[in-house]
Amino acid sequence: MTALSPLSQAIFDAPRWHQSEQLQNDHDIEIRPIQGALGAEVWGLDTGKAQSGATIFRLKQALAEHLILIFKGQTLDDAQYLAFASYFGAIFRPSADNPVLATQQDTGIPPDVIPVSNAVGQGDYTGHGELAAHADHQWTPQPSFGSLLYAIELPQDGGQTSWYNTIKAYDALDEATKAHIDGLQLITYNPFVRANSNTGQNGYGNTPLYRFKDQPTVGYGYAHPLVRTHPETGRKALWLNERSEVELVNYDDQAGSQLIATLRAHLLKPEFRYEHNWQQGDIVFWDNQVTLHSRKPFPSEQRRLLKRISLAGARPF
Ligand SMILES: O=C(O)CCC(=O)C(=O)O
Ligand SMILES: [Fe+2]
Repeated sequence: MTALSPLSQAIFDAPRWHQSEQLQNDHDIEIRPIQGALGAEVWGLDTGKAQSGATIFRLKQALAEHLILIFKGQTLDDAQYLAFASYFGAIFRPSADNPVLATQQDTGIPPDVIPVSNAVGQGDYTGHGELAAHADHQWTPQPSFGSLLYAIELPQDGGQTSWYNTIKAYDALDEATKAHIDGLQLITYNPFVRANSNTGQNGYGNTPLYRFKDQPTVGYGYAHPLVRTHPETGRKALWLNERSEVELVNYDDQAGSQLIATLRAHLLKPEFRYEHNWQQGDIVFWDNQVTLHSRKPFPSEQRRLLKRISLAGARPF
C-alpha cells in the first residue's frame, strides 16, 4: 500500500466512537459569549477526542453566530489538530498561481499545518512585527472560509491578535452609503505576488493602498463583492482589509481611493474589535468571510509559535 497523506493518516488514526472514553460528551461543553463585538469561549471540549454530530453542529452554529470561537486548554499534535479542523471542511490548498503565506517552492501550496513563529527558519513567515488587519487569502479566487490558530509558545509581552466584526461594521454604515456600496466589486491584489516581484518587498512594504488606473498591476486580481453575504446567516459584511492594494471596478480613481480610505477607517473602530490575550493551549477558530484580524508586535528576542490551519471556502457572493 502507498503511504497515506498526512491528512488521511490523521483521520485514519483519529479516536473512534466506540472508544467511549475518547468520545466527547456534548453535555460537558459550555459556550460562553464574550461581551463585546464578537467571539465566544468554548470550555469543557477536548478537541483531541472524537466529536458527535450534535457537538460539531453546535460549534458550527456558534461560529456563525459569534464569528470566532476560542477553545481553551488544548493539547494536540499536528495530526490531532488536522483531524479536528477537518470536521469543518477541506484544507485550503490554493493553486500555485495564487501564492499565499507559507507557499512552498516545491509543491506550490502551503503545508496543511503552518507554523506562524518568529524563530528563524521555523515558520518565521510573519516575523515579530505588527500585522495589519486582513482576512486570510482574500486576494485569491476562492478565499478560505475560516482559519484556526493554536498557541504553543507565547512571548511575555505583546503579540495579541485582534478580530474585527465586519458584519457590525457594515450594519453601522448609514443607509445612503450601504445603498451606494452594495453593488460594487473590489479587486484585492495579492501581496505575495508583489513580494516576489522586484517592485516591492516583504509583504506590504511600500505597496500602495489603492491602485490608480495609470499604475501597473502586479499579478492577477480577482473581483469580489465589496459587500459579501454570509453563506449560512445571509448577513452582509464589508469585504475589505486594512492594507492591501485594492481597486474598485469601474470606479473613478480619486473617488474610489477616498471611499476605500473612509471605509477602512470605519472598519477599524474599537467597537467592532475583540483583542485576544493568548494563553498557551488556546485555539481560536474564526470565520474569515465576516471578520478581519490583526496582530500587535512583540519583542524579537521572545519566542512565539502558533500553528495555523486554513479551511477552503467558496467564491465570495
Ligand atoms: O500571528 C498572529 O497573531 C496572526 C497571524 C495571522 O494573521 C495568521 O496566521 O493568519
Ligand atoms: Fe492571518
